[in-house]
Amino acid sequence: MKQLFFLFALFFTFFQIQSQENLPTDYLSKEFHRGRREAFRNLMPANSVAVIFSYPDRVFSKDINYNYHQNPDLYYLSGYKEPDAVLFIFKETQGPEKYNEILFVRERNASKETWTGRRLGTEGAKSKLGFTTVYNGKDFKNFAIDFKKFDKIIYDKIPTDIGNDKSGFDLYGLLESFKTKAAIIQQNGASIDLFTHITNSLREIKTPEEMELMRKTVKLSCIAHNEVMKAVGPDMSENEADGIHAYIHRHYGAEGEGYPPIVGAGANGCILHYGENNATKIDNQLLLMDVGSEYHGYSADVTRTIPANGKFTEEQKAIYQLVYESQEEVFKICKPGTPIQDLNERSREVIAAGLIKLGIISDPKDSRIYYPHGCSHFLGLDVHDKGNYMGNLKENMVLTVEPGIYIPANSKCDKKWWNIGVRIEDDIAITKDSYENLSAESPRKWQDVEKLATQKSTFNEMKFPKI
Ligand SMILES: [Mn+2]
Repeated sequence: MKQLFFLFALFFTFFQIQSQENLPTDYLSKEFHRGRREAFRNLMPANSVAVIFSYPDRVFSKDINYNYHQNPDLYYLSGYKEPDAVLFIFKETQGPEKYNEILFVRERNASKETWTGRRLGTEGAKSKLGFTTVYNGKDFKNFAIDFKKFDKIIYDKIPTDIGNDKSGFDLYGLLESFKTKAAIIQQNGASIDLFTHITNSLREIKTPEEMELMRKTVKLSCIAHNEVMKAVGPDMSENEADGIHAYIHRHYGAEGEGYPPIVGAGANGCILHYGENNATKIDNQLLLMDVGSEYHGYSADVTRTIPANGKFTEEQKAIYQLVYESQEEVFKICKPGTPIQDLNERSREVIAAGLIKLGIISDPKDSRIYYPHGCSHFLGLDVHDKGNYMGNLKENMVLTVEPGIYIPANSKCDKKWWNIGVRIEDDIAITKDSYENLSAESPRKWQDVEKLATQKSTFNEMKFPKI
């Protein structure tokens, strides 16, 4: 009998280890999130409390929601990925229980979990996320917390367009309780500015753990871009090219994409945030693909522009080369100490001079017509990540370098340039005295793009039934 029990115990232990092993092991650790809360607390003024809410659930169709995406600030500070939650960080230790943070989470509920998925609950938040003071959301309304005693309540913009399930403890209920308790009649700009300042200064510098995830998300996005470069042809649809990216991201363990993919051929490539991706044939046009995976919360942001038939025309090549040169010039100043705004200015100078040389514009100011966006943004948990855009580059920042030129039909230039849209976007990490291009694995030189396009992809071999 004892032996049998032992065998059972062995079986269950084995089973448990097996199922644990099937989970990804490279998520941020609870020590990382705890460390970020500590860093946040260090930047808080004396006698203050910070309040960070989850993002709302959003309706996709009637009673179906979009896949939930957590507020990156809350994820950064807690690791909690479910809706209807709020985190409090106190500058000083509170109460006889001596806590300096409280997390309110969704209550476990067997029947709801059968329908909408597993919940961590209070126990899970303690064991998996390392919190010691955790309550269910329904306990917040009557939780004894006297906001009047704090000199500052630090919080982000409170969303107003959210659903109310009338339970009193969904996000709507939590926000109402907070507003009542903290006597917030009107959102306080100074409190929001302070919250933004603290989260900007933390999140603009990546820790080694974050840098590892950044490398991974960018690397697998490059693999996807390279595969599409090989697979694409004039008969492919934009959406199918988009689908190859998506498949490869998931193949390498990414949850999905960090933003809606932009896959636009010809005229569609001239629409900056084109998202329909619905042209059924790419044809012999340039295909602009701005696609990046989201891997364990961290977004890549890579753009490549390729000729669908494998060869750039002379005009396409001239525009492409100008965007490439602009990017190269910006790379030269990517090092600690350079004002971030200089990246925008440098890229614009090069593009303006080049467009004048090609006879497309005559006044440098008109470069804005064909290059209407900035060159760089921070990258991380948000694709347009938090950080101080008026500051200087610092070691361990991760940013994009993404000049582009877009010449829609009917532009006031020779029509040989019409419907050429080119963006080249790379993700760089600032090092001690220079930068590292994290997306160097995907070719940028036009010669290298054409060379890769001659190769065949596994996706070209796939056969499906005709319908
Ligand atoms: Mn970008």
